[in-house]
Amino acid sequence: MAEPIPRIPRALIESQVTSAVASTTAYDIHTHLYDPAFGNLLLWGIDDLLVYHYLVAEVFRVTDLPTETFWKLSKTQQADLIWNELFIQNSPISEACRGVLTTLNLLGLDVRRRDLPALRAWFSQWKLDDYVTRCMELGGVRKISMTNSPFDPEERAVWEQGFGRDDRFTAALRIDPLLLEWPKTSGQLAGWGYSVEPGLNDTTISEIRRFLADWTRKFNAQYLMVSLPPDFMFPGPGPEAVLIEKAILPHCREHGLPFALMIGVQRAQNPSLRLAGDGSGRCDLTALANLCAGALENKFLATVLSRENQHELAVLARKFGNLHIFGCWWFMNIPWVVEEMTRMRIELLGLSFTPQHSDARVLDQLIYKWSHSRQIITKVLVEKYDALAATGWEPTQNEIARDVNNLLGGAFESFCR
Ligand code: HDL
Ligand code: ZN
Repeated sequence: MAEPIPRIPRALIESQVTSAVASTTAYDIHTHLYDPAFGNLLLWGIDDLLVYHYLVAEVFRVTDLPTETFWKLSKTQQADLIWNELFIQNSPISEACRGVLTTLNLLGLDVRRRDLPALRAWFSQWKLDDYVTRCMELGGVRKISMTNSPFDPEERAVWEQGFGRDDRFTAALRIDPLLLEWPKTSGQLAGWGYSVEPGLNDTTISEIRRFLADWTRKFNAQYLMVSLPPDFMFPGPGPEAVLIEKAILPHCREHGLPFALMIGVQRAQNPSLRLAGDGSGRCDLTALANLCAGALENKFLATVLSRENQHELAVLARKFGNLHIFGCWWFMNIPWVVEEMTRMRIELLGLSFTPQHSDARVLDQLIYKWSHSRQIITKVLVEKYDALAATGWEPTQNEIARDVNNLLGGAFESFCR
């Protein structure tokens, strides 16, 4: 009987992985945060944390207040209501509630006092530029991708005025109105000087590409992005399929940019909740398979909103090297699902995916979203490297650090090159 091959101890694996994940800063590849130059568009502080649309959805499960009354309240009054209902009258045990408390705790605030006015006073002392640095430090984030839209009048005005960029914030060109609201959007483009008509004739297609090129350059966009409903089809009967084939994909090839698809969002399922009213639905990933197969020279980023689609998406990524899957998006960003998705993706894809993005809408959320994600990514990686060690393989500290850096944005950056 051969002597058992010695293996490195689990405790060593645990300490190496834990320190690598804790010390490797992440590229947060999809957020709704803004370069501080955008002023009030960059949300931050306790009241913005409390009125986050995830908590708005949860508070309407426990209050009888009519939604139209809620929307007439000031942000402070909305935050007071949410604090009382979800934190005081009920224990803040949901992921979104716990997230607020993780953020406050890691900022060094004593939540035992439950003193909302005192919390407000503490936040009021911060200068935004300093606070951006503090939140990125505590979140372990080195770079933040914004979600940038020429169709947002407030944001557009800042781009047209021009500003000195903070190079920690990169841009992504978001094109939902172009793809999902054509031909209504044709009027907007015509108003901006593009010779487009509602019909997708050659001139219109070429003018849409000029529009995409203008804003890709202005943003220095790192990728194009769209969110799509569960019934998205490609090829398909709608204008979005023609626009993708004739304008988006050629544009992305010409500019060497990935096209990011976020599929499965059922917009305005409950319109009275506004941003909190969007829901989720299972999608047919044949559309994504057709895109990847039909445009092998294009690069695709993808994430989906239904748990039922996650395994199929990971298998699809095994079929197409031009597909890079990312994140536990929105309703997927809860510990139970994040752990299941991360484990499944590592088992199917190794290290060639990006396990998480924050989708942060409020600057301070970087702190909790990455703290919660790092805990889970560490747990799964310890298990996986331990299983490796059981074969006698000895991953070095440098190799583990290399792998973690790839998972936290390095693989995404290589994919985009
Ligand atoms: O479409 C998207 O980018 C989504 O992430 C929505 O913005 C959604 O409201 C959200 O913030 N999810 O986390
Ligand atoms: Zn988002």
